[in-house]
Amino acid sequence: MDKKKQQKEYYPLVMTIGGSDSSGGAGIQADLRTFNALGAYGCSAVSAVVSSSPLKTALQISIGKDLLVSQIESVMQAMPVKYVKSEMLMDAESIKALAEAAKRFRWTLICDPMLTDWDGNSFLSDGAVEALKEFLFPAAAWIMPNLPEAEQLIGKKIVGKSALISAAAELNRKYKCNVVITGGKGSGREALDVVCCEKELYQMSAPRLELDSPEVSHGIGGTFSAAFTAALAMKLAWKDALREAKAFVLGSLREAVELSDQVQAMYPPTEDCIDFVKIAKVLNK
Ligand code: PXL
Repeated sequence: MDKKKQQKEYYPLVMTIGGSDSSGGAGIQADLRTFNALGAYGCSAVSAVVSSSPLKTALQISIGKDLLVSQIESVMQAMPVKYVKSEMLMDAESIKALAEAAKRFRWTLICDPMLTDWDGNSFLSDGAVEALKEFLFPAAAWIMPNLPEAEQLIGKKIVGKSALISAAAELNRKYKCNVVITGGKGSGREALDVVCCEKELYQMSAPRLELDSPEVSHGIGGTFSAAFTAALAMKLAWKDALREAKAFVLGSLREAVELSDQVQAMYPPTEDCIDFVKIAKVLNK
């Protein structure tokens, strides 16, 4: 008999740390739906409660650091999660506590740095952006800002592909973590993302879909980072996990569901779109 202790394989487990979005289109509701669709078991620590419809945000309140940490510790006592996604964090205290947890529990943390709500308004209290930059990004394996977030983080407009590439490299240098700037909110025939992983630059693209209304893409960035986190937990290498996540988003937009006369929402797809997603090294900036 092999005397070596066998490492037991458990079911893929992922945690989302973010806000509850009452509309169901974003936040932990969308993350858990995504984990489930991709075959990972999702648990959560709620950082904020947002009352919103897909059309408008009404009220948002931070859960506060203590209850956030208590949720994380309760989960970690029984199920040592390794792959964690974070999104809406409203105050510096919660952000610092999360950065400490990421280090203490040695997470692979995927940080979606949400800086404004769906209506484009800031919900961050004083010092929160600084705390993201100083504590959370350096504790993360990946940060995944969208274009407006990347612009806010580097403090200038990003126009054109070469500026996007330089911005990804700059964020990687500054925060010592891998970076994806998601271009879903930009324009052009391709939805282009720029990746900086271990100082190497890549571009990832898929055809941009014509959307019936902008609300269909509510939760798009969060769904992407959640799908990526689940794919990593399922042992995909990072490049395959990125393609899987982008294909999941593309499929979710293609198979959006109608929920009322006013609302269509992206929804986990039945068809695999992986062949539409290309990733390649950036050869010359
Ligand atoms: O899509 C970003 C997002 C994330 N988390 C919560 C949200 C939203 C946007 O509405 O409400 C809780």
